[in-house]
Amino acid sequence: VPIQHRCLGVCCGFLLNQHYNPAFVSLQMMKHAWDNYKHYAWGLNELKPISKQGHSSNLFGNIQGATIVDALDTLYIMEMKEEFKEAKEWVEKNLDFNVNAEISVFEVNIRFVGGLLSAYYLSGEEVFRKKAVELGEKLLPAFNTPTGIPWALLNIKSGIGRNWPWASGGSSILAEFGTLHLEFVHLSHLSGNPVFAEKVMNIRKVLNRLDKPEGLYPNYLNPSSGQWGQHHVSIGGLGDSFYEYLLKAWLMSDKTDEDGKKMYYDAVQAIETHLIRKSSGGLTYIAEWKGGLLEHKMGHLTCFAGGMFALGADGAPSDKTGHHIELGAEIARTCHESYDRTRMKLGPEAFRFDGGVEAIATRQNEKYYILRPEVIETYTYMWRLTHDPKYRDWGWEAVEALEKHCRVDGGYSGIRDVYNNHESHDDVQQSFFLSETLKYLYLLFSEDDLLPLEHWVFNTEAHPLPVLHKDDGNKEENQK
Ligand code: DMJ
Repeated sequence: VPIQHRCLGVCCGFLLNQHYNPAFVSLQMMKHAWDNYKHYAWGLNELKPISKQGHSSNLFGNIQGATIVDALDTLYIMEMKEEFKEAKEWVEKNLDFNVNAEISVFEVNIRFVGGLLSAYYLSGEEVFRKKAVELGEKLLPAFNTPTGIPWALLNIKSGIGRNWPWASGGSSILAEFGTLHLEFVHLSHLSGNPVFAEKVMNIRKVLNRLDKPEGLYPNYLNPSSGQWGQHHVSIGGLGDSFYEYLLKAWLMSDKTDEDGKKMYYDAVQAIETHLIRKSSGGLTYIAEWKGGLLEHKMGHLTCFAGGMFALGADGAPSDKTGHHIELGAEIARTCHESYDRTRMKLGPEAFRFDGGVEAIATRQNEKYYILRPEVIETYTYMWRLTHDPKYRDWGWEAVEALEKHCRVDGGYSGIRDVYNNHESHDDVQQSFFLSETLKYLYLLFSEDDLLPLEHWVFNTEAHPLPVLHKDDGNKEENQK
C-alpha cells in the first residue's frame, strides 16, 4: 500500500479510515510522542505527558537525554530527517558522561550504548561511535568484582559499584549482567580494544562453570562468591533478556558463536520441560519457577519470548524447527488473549493461570500497562517469519487501543488499570515507547527488506546492530 501523506488530526478519526497506511500511522504516533517530548522535556530523560514536564528516572543517575538517545534510530528509520538532525546536534553538544552519577549498568547499556551504536551504524556519523566507546569505557569498572560478574549499579565518576539492596544475598541479576554481550562485542569491534569483548566472554565462562538446577539459570548470582542466590527462574523480569542475548549473540556472530548457540538451545530445552505449561482452556504459557515450585503467572515482559522462539527456530535441531515456530505462535496467541481479555485491549503487567482465571491479572498491582513493547515485538517477529496476516491485525488492534487510551494532548501515557472503564494515566512516556513499541509497530507494517533479520539483530531495547560477518574479523572477538 503506498504511503499516503495526509494530515492526521485527532486520533480516532483517522483510525476509522481504512485508506491510511498503518506504517504511516505509527510514524504519526512517533511524531506526536517526539514533538511533545521536545516541547516540554527537551534534554531531560523522559516526558510526563499529563503534567507536561520532564520526568527523571534514577536508572540513569544524572546522565540526561534518555529519550533522545533511545529515539535516534527510530527517527532515522522513519526518515524523520529534521528530528534526527536536531537529536544529533543535542548529542554532539550536550550528551555528557563526565557526571557524578550512580547509574544502572544494564539500563545505560541497552538504552544509551545500544542507541548510540545503532545511530552510528545507520547514519555513519562518527560522533555516535565516539560517544558509545566513551560510555563503554565508563562502564568498565563495574566488572571489578572477584568473579568479573558486574555490579548492577555503578558510580561512573568514582568507579564504585554495588548491587540492588533488594537482590537476594547481594546478588547481581541474570537479565542485567547477561544483557551486555551484543553491545560490548560491538564496542570492541568499533574501538579495536578487545577489553569489552573479554569482559562479556568471561561472564559466559563463569556461567558455564556453574551447576544449574535442572538445567535452569537462577535469576541471582553473587559476584563475590560466584554462587547462585535464590533459585528463582523467570523468562520475564530478572531473567528475560539473558536468554535473548544467547540466541542473538550467535546470530550476530554470523552463526560462529557455537557456545552461545549451545547455551541458548540447552536453556530452551530446560524451559520447555520445567516452565512451559498449557492451561485447561488451551493457552500455552511460561510459568515462573521458585525452588522447584511453579507460580502460574506470566509477565508482560515474558511475552517477548514468542518472538525469540520463532527467531531461533531456524537454528534448532532439524526436527525441532517447526516446533519452535509453533511455540512462538502459541505464546503470541496467549499474549494477545491477555490484551483481548481487558476492557482497554491493552495487556496487564502480569496475568495468571490459577484460581479459575486464564490470562487475566488478578492482583490490583499487576493491572497496569506502561507502554511496553513485548507483545508487539512478538507480533513483528511472527509476521516476518510466517506472514500470517493475523499478526498485523493484532498489531492494528494495539494501535487502536494506544490511540484511544494512552494518547493524550501532551504525548502518550501509561495506564494504571487496563480493566477499568476510565483511564487513570500514570503520566510517564517511557523512552522505550519511542525506541521499541513504535519501532516494532512501524516494522510490522513495513516491507521485510527494511532492516532484514538476516543482517540485523535488535538489542533488547530494539536498537538494530549489524551481523558481524565472518570476514569482518568477528571470529577473533568470539574467541576472546
Ligand atoms: C525495555 O527497557 C527492554 O525491552 C528491557 O529488556 C525490558 N524492559 C523494557 C521494556 O518493557
